[in-house]
Amino acid sequence: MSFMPKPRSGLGRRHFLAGAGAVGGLAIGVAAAVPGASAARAAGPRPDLMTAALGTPVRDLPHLPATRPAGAGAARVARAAAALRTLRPFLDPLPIPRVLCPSGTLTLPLERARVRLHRALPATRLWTYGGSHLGPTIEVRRGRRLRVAWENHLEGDFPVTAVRVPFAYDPEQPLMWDRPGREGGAPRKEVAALPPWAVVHLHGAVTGGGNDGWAENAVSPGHVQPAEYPNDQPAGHFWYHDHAMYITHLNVMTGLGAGTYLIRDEEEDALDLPAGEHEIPLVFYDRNLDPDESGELTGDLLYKGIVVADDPYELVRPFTGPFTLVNGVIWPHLDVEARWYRFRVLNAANNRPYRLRVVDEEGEPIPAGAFLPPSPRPNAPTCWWTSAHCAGAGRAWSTRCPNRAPGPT
Ligand SMILES: [Cu+2]
Repeated sequence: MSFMPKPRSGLGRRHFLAGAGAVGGLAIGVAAAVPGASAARAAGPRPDLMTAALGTPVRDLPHLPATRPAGAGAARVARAAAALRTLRPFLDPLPIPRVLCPSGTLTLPLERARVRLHRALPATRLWTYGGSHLGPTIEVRRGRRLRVAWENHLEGDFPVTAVRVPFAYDPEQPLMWDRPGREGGAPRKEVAALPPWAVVHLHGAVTGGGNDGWAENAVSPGHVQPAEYPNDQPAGHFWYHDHAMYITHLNVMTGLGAGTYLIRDEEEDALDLPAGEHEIPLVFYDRNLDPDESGELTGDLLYKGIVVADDPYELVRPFTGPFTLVNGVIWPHLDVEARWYRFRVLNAANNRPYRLRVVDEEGEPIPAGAFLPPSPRPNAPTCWWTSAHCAGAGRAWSTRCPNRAPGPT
């Protein structure tokens, strides 16, 4: 069975489906959840849902308690599964973060914001870099030093509810981590009481130790983290994210998960790749959402930790969630021209790997070789993919013409 929803009638050749599937057998184009009508029609045992996000069939995991929830628990699980299907994919446009090209210095505030993750959701409380779910893109030239003042203006309650619940298995429903809801777990008081402290790390950058955003360098509200980046390394795709000791996995959920940082140089310039509005970051991560008592999604973020063992010590499965976001929006779409684009892809999920594939408007894979290089320039890239695996913190770039006609148009 495929969970790939057929494109709506409004989606045609000029719409490129910017989505992804989790590794592990689910069709591409949408997250490892069950959005869309095709999933809603499914009934009976769901062997296609039996694959864990890490790619391990559940039946191969040890000591699985195959317990069906009873009574109120069963109703709660059914409501969660129904809530999962209420968000239609590909309705919202892909947000493109603003681009900052600072000369020497830059100030970026860490601040609260309320942002819609999907048009059918209420606004979500977030902590952000500069007010948007995905931080602004920072562009610099190789060898030009940049000093960034990361100012902590955060305040208020931790914007993510965290619960920890034991694993239970219902073959009729999506796996626990692939459905919204707390599963009856009480909010973790120690997470709710976290003060808004953070520290920013620039992933992949060659920096001095004092500027690297080490995990112990906590920056509390009202304070500034000064960082100096030499940018003395080849052109590349980097990203900044929270790095706070012990709580990075929680802080990134608040909205401090990612922003793009690009170093450019003359070697890259010579490639003459698509640029400006035709060079687009695609930053993936998965999240979970909290429903209310009636099963309606509230827009609030949920960190559901699944306890898979408690003896001799508690073992909590790394987070994965049912909703895949691209650039901070759940299952967006991107309207494109029939021309070449450069996509800068980053998997910024805590744990979930993705398998990315290019599909046509019928959801069918586009065969290898369908894309021709944008020009016969000697330096033109010789590698562009129609499918790729992207694990945690993995980055990739691709030039792509979303038109099956041979040759550039
Ligand atoms: Cu990193």
